[in-house]
Amino acid sequence: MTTKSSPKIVISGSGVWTPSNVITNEELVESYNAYAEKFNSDHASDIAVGKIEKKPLSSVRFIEKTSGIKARYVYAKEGILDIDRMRPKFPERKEEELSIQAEIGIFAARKAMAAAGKTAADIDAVIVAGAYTQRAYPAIAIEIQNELGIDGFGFDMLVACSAATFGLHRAYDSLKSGSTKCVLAINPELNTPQVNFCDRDSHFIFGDVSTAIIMERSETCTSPNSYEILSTKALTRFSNNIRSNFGHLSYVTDVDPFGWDKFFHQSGRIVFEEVSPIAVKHISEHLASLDLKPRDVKRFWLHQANINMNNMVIKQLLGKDVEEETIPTILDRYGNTASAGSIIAFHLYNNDLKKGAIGMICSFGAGYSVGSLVLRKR
Ligand code: CO8
Repeated sequence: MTTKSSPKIVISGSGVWTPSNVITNEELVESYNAYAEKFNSDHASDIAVGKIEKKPLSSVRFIEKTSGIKARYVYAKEGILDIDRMRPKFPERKEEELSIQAEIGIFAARKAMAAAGKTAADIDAVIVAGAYTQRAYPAIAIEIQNELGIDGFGFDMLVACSAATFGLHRAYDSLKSGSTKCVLAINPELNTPQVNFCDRDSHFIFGDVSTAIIMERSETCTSPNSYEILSTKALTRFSNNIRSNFGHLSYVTDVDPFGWDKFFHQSGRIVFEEVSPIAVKHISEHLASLDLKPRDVKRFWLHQANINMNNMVIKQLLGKDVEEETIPTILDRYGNTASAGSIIAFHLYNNDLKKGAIGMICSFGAGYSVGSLVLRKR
């Protein structure tokens, strides 16, 4: 009796679409501070009697030192820097037009398809995974599927910081089981609409981007640059320390649908302290399950939320003296791009790895959630 061996699953292409607008820390802090000073002056009497709190000022030095972020790409710049608006301004599109998130998803998808040498006819599933989708239905994935002319199915999924890795897990499982033959996984991360630009503690964190990955069985792969997926691992632990209460119930609970708690908010220091050890443990255990040690990994494409957090995680895994190329950083110029950060790092920094080299993609953050994939260059 012959048994069928388990199919090998590969990542055969990736793509990143980067918005053309950049906001530096200097620009962001200058406009936030102008807004805060105007707010404090407009509300001087209420502040004096303790009715409302004075808005504290932000600082470029603080942002760079505590987060590692120097600038971020944004879909729309002007409204963010307008102290009478303090949020981006996006054009409203008609129902007959392509939605913004589908459009930026397609920009990245086409690049990933070209890298993998795939056309729409080769793909049979589209997964859109991100921190937010701009509407509940029809799914952005189905809109993209229709626009690209892909048969099969598509669906959207939300897992905040770990949406991209969890989306790749779903792609991997469906390819392994044989329910799909080639999956397009997309992360159209439009984060700036959910940032409270009036809040000093979080106004600097996020940027916009779109990323995409093509995953398929090894026998169909023709890409000159591909990675076998050796294993995937996911973990979640409920926490309120990173939260957004934005949602469809606001209409019926008679609360302000744009109140402070409807935006991204977090206890950043607690998140830092709680998530770092969870990530270290997760990565160690995932590698150990494959009889690998952290030192066997040539490159870690880590979640991009905070440079000090990544340095701490890598120090605990590898000790001191880790070469910069082992843990590439994109956070300095992209900011935190929610789930897309580790995928941007992978896309920009994987070509030079030699055949047989081990790499690891790992996201960690809201949920809490941690998602990882161990890869081997083919
Ligand atoms: N300028 C000057 N001072 C500031 C500023 C500022 N901009 N912001 C805060 N401060 C002050 C604080 O108020 C505080 O003052 P005080 O001591 O008087 O109270 C002081 O600086 C120190 O503040 P913190 O302790 O908060 O500073 P930290 O060193 O902890 O740094 C960080 C803050 C950078 C936020 C840090 O805690 C961090 O990055 N933690 C990790 C958080 C993390 O990884 N979160 C996950 C992010 S979620 C995600 O990735 C996806 C979510 C879904 C997408 C959402 C899209 C919108």
